[in-house]
Amino acid sequence: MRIIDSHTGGEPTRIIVENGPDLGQGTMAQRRARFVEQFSHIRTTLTGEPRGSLFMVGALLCEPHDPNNAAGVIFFNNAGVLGMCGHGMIGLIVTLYHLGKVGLGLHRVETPVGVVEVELLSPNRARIENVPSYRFAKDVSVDIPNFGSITGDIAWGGNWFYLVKQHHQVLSQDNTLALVNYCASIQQALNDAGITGDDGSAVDHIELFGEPSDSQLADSRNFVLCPGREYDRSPCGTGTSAKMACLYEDGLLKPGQLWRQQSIIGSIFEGFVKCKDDKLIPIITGNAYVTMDSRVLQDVSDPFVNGF
Ligand code: PYC
Repeated sequence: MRIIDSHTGGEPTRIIVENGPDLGQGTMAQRRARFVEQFSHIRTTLTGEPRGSLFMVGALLCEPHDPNNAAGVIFFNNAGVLGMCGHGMIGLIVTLYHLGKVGLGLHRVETPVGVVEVELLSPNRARIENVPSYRFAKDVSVDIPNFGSITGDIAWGGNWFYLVKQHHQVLSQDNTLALVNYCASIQQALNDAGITGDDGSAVDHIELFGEPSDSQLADSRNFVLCPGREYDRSPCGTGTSAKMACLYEDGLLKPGQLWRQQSIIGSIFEGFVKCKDDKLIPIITGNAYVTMDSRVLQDVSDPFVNGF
């Protein structure tokens, strides 16, 4: 397999661009199901040690179901597959440009949760029009062992998020271990309490908010824990979408109004929302850079050939 690595606001994306598993025909949702059933070892090979680590987000580049679209993609990480991935989509389009497969301008990319419109603004900057996003539930309280009761909103931005404003945690890069443990306790408590999204799926992304490092640069800073104890180094495209959906529903963000979301390492996504056919569409802009172009070698005598 040939893989290309990039990072978007510090968060890596490792894309299989050649010789990946053949998932046959069908929608990205159907092909993702086949990937889960038959090719988990590919996922662990790329995102597990020794080639990857907790922080690695993988992606499989696919031929689109609809030939009018530029590509299809399935995102995954150390814990399983993802629905959409905002930082990954920006990394994907920058990678396709690097490969000479797309030019600057508008493209449509299929994901398991819908088609995403991506505009490549320059070789390293892209704007994505995400899937419709919405808040499912406001002020949902849950008891966290050792921390007490906390309250957050449940929103969809291409993945399910629990968004917490009042958490008494320090959002800084040197506190990430404590933040991971805190958010993992929330993930577990939501799961134990049977709190899910409106489709019954786990609310598996936890997002904390605080003040940005500089209010001239950003409106808010976040910390996002993804499934598998991986925290997003970028401001999280789907998490920023979920956040903007909540702000919109609270009357705090108007269509077209700029929202600048800063990540735990200081990188920034710019976003706004628009209304289309009674749906709220988040638009996110960020930068990505290609960092590596390599081939995966697998020695059958290696006891950890498929990662761990
Ligand atoms: O940017 O949407 C995102 C994302 C999801 C998981 C990691 N990054």
